[in-house]
Order: sequence, then C-alpha cells, then structure tokens
Amino acid sequence: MNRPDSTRLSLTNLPTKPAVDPNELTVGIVHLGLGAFHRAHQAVFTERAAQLTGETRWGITGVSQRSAAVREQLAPQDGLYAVLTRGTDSTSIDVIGSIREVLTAPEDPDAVVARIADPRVSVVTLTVTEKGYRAANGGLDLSDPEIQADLAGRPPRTVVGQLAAGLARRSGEALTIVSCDNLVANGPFLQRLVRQYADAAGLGGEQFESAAFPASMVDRIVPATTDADRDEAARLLGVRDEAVVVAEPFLQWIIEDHFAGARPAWDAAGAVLTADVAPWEQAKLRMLNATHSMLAYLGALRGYETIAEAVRDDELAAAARELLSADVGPTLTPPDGLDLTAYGESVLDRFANPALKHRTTQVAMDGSVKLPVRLLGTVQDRLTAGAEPHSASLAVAAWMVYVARATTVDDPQADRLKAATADATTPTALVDALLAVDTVFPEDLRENDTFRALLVDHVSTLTR
Ligand code: CS2
Repeated sequence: MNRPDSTRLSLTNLPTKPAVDPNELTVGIVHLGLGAFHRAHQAVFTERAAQLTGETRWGITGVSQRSAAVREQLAPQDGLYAVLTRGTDSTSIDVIGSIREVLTAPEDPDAVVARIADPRVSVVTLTVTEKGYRAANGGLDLSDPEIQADLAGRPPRTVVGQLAAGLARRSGEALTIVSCDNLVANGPFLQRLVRQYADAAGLGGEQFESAAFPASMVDRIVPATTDADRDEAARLLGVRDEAVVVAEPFLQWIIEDHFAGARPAWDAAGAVLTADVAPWEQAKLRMLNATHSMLAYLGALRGYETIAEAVRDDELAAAARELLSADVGPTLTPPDGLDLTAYGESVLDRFANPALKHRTTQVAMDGSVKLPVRLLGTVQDRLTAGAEPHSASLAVAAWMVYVARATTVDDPQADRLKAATADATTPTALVDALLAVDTVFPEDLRENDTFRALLVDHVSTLTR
C-alpha cells in the first residue's frame, strides 16, 4: 500500500486547516476545465460560501479536459491545494478544500457524463477557454473533427458533447450551467451551442428545456504557476503543494440571477447576482481583456517578458490608455456604479503588479479566438459610428506582426495563420493575408477599406 507522503499537502498533512472540513463535503457542482483559473476563482467562492453558511452539499467534481496532470497533482493531496495571493507588496497563502473529486475526461468520459446527469449535482460551471467551445461564426463548428467524432457516437470528449449527453441522461432537478469564460453573452452562447449539438445528435427532452444558462463575468489575473512559485508555497506551508496556483488579490464574479434549481451562496461570498450581466461583461472584455491583449502583443514585440514590464513602458501604457478613452469608452454603457475612467486606471494598476510575472506570451496565445471578443466588436462599433478606430486597429496590427514573427504561435488556428503569413513580405501583404481569415474577421471588417488602411499604417510602423 502507498504510504501518504509526509512532505506533501494532504488531509492528514494540513499546515493550515481549510475553512470547511473537506471530509464533510458532498459533490453538488461539476466544474469543466480544471485549470489554474478555476482553482483561484470559482473554487474559492465556493469554499467561502460553505464557510459562511455551513452548507456541506457544494463540493466540486473538477474535470480536466485534456491531460491527467492536474489529477496527478491533486489526487495525492486529497484534492487540496493552496492559492498563493501576490499583491504588489504582500503575499498570503490559503488552502482550499472545495474540490472533492478529480476526473480526467479523455480517460473516463462516461464518468463525466454520469456526474453531469447525477441528480445531486445542481450546477455545472465551466472555464474551458475561448477555444474550448469549438465555435465558428457564432455557432457550433460542425466541421470540427472532435465535434464530429462525438456526434458519431463515442463517449463525448468535447465540452458541448459532454453537456448534451449529461442533460439527455439526467432526470430530476433542472440543471444550471454557468459559463465562466471570457465570451460575449457566454451563457446564451453556450445554450445555443448545446441546442445545436443536441439537434445534430438527435437528443432532446425536458432537461434541455428546463436547464438554465446564466451569463457570468469572471475576473482575476491568474498567471501560470512556476517552479519558483511551488518552492515559495512549500516554504510558506511547510509541505509541498504540487497544485498551488498564483493569483492577484483582486477577485470578482458577476452572475446573472437565473438558476434552474439550488445554488451555493456565492453571493454571501462576494459574488454579485444581477439581472443583467451584459454591461459588466462588455466593460471587462473591451477594457481589461482588450488592453491585456494589446500590451501582450506590443510588449512581446518590444522584448518584454511580462505584462508588468510592458505596462511600465510609458509608450505602451499611453497606447493602452488611448485605446480605452478614444475607442472603447464611446462604445460602452457603464454598469450602475462603475466609473469607467477609474476602472480603466485600476486595470492598468493591476497589470503593473510586479509580483505576478504574468508572461506576455501567455496572454498572447489563442489570439484568433480572443481578438473577435476583445477588440473586433469595438472596431465594428466605431466604424459604424463613422469614427476611425486607430487604437483598436493598433492592437490588431500588433497581433498580426506577432503572428508573422513568432517562431511558434500558440493558437488553435496556428497552421492556418502561419500558412497565410508565410509569403507576406510587405505590410500590405501581411494585412491582406490575415484580414482574409474568415474565422477571425467577420465579412464587414474583411471588406472595410478604412480598417484595412489603418492596419497597413500600423503594421508599417511596427515593422519599420
Ligand atoms: C488574459 C485573461 O490570458 C488572457 O488572455 O487576458 O486571462 C485575464 O487575465 C483574465 O480575464 C482576468 O480576469
């Protein structure tokens, strides 16, 4: 028998007790996409809610969609891990116990579906990143080979396939499915994809009708964990934690108050439940995520390794401020109580946190699926208003130059992007090659001369 590793965090080796006894929790939530972000966000809200209410029915089954790496980190630790919170000049660490079970979808696809169908589970949350939705042009990408393989009848491996199969097999209380990814109207969007999948698969029934898909806006900067972080966590905890995650102090969750059944008291834990998430979500995507991407591309082109270095470059900070004030601001309706100027400054302050070491290359990845959400809506709105979106175009141009220059592009469409830019030797050729990618740019932008001219100008300057 394996002896518990006394140097490793676990239920029998707890330096600081988690707020709620993890042994008492039963699973009421399935989370798809067990990356660092979930562990630093929804799992923390869930832990706090349990602590405040004493409810024990909201343990989490976390599902890794790809590799077994997270299970290998968490299983020997009884699902426990710590959040290492790095402020500009203070660090703290907290052990979280809300993840009670870890599944690896490719190894155990049937268990994932069974958990979603389990009547004791009331809520599914998701952080599977933009590309995890396997969408194209606003709908499910039925030409995606993984979607096709799911539709052909294997135990589903795609997120949309898992949800549809789970709903089809479910009975009892209606399920609530909360998308926590950085997408426009993420809840209704996911609902559309699940419906499309169900139609294509010939699935349906009461559970599809009664399921709720609230929209939600999530916010916390969570850089990838490094070996240095794991060493620091070991020093602070006195035991090793292979699953530690790093986060900034800031933490926000705005959720549409639209649940089909029971839910954890996330509001008691600081989440905001509201009738309309859209203005929050739009401000966050167009302000925080857009300037993040802009700083990532411009920063990487200038050789900066981290976002904090990039935003401490006065020219790049000025470009980010200009994007906010000139292009994004005029397109937004601020949510009640949010001062957009102050919000913009607070976002740049958070980026400047030198303790986070958030790599520009991490934020730069998956540009083909991030740009449409973060920047292209702003470009479209400004063009419709008869304005020239100089700053938003600069961010898009920086992505183009980054794609052309980077030796490896970490992007679901990397092959297509690299092939398109292979022979583009002039700024005009580069812009035309990438602007023609119809899975990134909608038709109105592909055919807009003003946008094209702005891009050519910026690409010329950036490559000079
Ligand atoms: C970042 C986001 O990696 C990225 O693209 O812009 O992950 C960002 O850190 C979060 O959305 C902050 O809430």
